[in-house]
Amino acid sequence: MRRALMGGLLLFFLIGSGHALEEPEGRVILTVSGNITATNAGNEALFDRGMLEALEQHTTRTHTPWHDGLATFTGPLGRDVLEKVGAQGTMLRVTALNDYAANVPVADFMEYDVLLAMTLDGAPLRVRDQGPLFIIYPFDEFPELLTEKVMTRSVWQVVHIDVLPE
Ligand SMILES: Nc1nc2c(c(=O)[nH]1)N[C@H]1C(S)=C(S)[C@@H](COP(=O)(O)O)O[C@H]1N2
Ligand SMILES: [Mo]
Repeated sequence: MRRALMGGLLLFFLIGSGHALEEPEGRVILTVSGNITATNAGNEALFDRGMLEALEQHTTRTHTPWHDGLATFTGPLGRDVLEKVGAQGTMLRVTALNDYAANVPVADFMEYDVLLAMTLDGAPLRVRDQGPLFIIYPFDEFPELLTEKVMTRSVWQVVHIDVLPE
């Protein structure tokens, strides 16, 4: 009886409250808001560096319009961050430290391995290197991405991703 009650409670927490997101311990570098199911501060999902590093890290080697020569980036995939927060939607509003903002289709993150890059050539991206987070498309692998449209979506100094309502 007691066990059944406990099981029921556990089920309630697993299903009823969506999946929980751990709380950040360090400085928050990314806030995700909008149409998401996993939150840790009101309706928002806050990430410190460690939480983003805990996601599977991917590597993209590519030239970009903003770097000299071949650059190596690492960080989580955009789609893994969206999955982590249970994002439901087709469009993201991505805002940078300098209040630059761009609409980024969720489809880009599904069709391509787009990084929320955290390191460049092995070193953390600092704000002065256009970090701490830089949306990096795999330009070399998919040259069709090298358009003005995609360049406007290549937001650097990303601090906020809002998952827009449908
Ligand atoms: N944080 C931030 N990211 C940004 C921008 C910006 O002003 N701030 N400009 C965008 C635009 S409009 C383009 S075309 C590309 C290239 O900008 P650049 O020509 O200034 O290098 O970066 C994009 N990412
Ligand atoms: Mo632009």
